[in-house]
Amino acid sequence: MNTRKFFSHTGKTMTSQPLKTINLKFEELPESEMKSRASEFNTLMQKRRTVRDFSSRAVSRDVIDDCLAAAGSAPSGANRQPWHFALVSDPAIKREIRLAAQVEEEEFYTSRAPQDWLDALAPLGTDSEKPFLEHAPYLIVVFAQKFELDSEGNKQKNYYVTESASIATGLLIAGLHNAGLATLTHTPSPMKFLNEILERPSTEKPLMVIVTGYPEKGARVPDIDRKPLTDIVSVHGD
Ligand code: IYR
Repeated sequence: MNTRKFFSHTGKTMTSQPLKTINLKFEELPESEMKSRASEFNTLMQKRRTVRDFSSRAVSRDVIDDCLAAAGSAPSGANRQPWHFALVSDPAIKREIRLAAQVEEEEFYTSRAPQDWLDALAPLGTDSEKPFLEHAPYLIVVFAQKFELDSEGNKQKNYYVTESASIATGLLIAGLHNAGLATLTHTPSPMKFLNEILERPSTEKPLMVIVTGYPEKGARVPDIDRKPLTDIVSVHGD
């Protein structure tokens, strides 16, 4: 490929490659439709609740695959797409994950967590028992790839890895909810055991576990509110 070297203002050598472009496919919507879509999406997302009681009822794998593909459409630092989703449905592996997570959680709830953290968690009613890791049909373990190997096997650093993998995870949660599934973001800490159980390389850092499936019949959720728009937005203009 035809490359050209030049010097940036910092004196560093930059390599420029011919920029390959394609036409943007952009579908402009009438304003009335923009408004109704935005409002309907908000209404849909306001119905999302973090669920901790999962049914073991099977979920179509096609639904999960489409949601994973949508998650993989996320923007990422230098388009490195530094994420890996380990999709777990094997009961033996789910059990292994549950048991390992509970060891860490037991430690967290009985000694590691400071009192203010335990107080903050009280309204959620969480504890070290994690039956959902076994009951839910699917666990999606999100790994953030700090490095990847290029075509010659050289270790290549990725950029904005946590931000990128977190955006992808947000899309995944929105997609699963949109498809009619319940989700739970679970963050056992430390999470290194997930690399071992799922045989992922040490260049990948487990970010969180997305538990998904149908809620258990009669599932209840904490009576908690979301901040109003005025509390989460400041307007600079208009
Ligand atoms: N990882 C623990 C504790 C926990 C921490 C936060 I911050 C939460 O929002 C919920 C739980 C657990 O999963 O129980």
